[in-house]
Amino acid sequence: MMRRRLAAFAFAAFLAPLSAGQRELRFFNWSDYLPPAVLENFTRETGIQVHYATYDSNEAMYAKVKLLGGGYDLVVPSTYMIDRMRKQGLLYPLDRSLLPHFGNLDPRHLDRPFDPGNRYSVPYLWGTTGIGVNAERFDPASLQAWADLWQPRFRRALLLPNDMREVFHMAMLVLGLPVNSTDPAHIEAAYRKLRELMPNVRLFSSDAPQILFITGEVDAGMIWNGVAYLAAREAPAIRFVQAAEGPLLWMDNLAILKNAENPNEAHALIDYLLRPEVARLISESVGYATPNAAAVALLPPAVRNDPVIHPPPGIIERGEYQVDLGEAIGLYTEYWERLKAGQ
Ligand code: N2P
Repeated sequence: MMRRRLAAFAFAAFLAPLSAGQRELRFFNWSDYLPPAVLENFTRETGIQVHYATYDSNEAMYAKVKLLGGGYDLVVPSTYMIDRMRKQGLLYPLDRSLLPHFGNLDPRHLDRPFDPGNRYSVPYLWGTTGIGVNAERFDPASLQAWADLWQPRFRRALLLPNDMREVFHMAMLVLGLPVNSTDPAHIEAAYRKLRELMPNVRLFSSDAPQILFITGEVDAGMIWNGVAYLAAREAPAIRFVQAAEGPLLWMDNLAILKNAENPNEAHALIDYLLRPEVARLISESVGYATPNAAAVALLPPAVRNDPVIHPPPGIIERGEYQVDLGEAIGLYTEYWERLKAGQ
């Protein structure tokens, strides 16, 4: 009798994972931000299936998360968006005991004001936004400052990211204003300045913009350093210039959504991404810097010393992160819509 009950129990235990269904998670990440092999290896090792989707701006991600409610488990917002989402109660407090590889992170990237104590977020990749230029069309030596983009020789030649915060950040740098200003007079001044730039703007795009540079659709513009890295691999004439007024500095961070259906699986993936060899592979493949000190140590010297990925000393200190702007975001959005509508 005893034996039969045990056998029945063992059978039930064996069936349980099957009847409970496949372990899975839904990961919503920036486009061109992860080599596919990483998720394949994760699934092979853990049996956790990853449903992967991508976005090209914080605002697109945020809108979808708000709209869908429970659609995703794991997202990768930038600094200011982590701040906003945690204040709005949209993020899940992390369980550090499920993240044994957290200690690989460089403390310089931790405990920042957008998420004190990293209660909700784990740095994923960081980088700079600089000037991209096709050296076959324009001499990079003649394009060293953001302010140069206003010159008439760039008429209809420029690419700007489809990213309100990035574009206004750049305009504030040109005007010498605080890059995170919430002063309506500053925001209006930035809008007026950007309106003068519009004749030079060929298009706004943040989805695989390297292709636009490689095909010659655009000759110059604002560019994320990893995009410049990917573009230069195909077309060495594409150069990355750190603008004289200073770089835009950013960091994107893994965060689990408050109403995630698979928080344990999401923690498992975060921890997997924190493994030194995994973080090294990601950084090398996408051309952005990893905040993972153990991974940086594994990078081949050619990548570790590439100034596009790892800015020379002095550059980072001059850059600032975007912070949450609170109510002022409404005014930015209004001017952004007008700008894109040509008003
Ligand atoms: C690359 C995404 C870069 C993110 N497609 C910039 N915050």
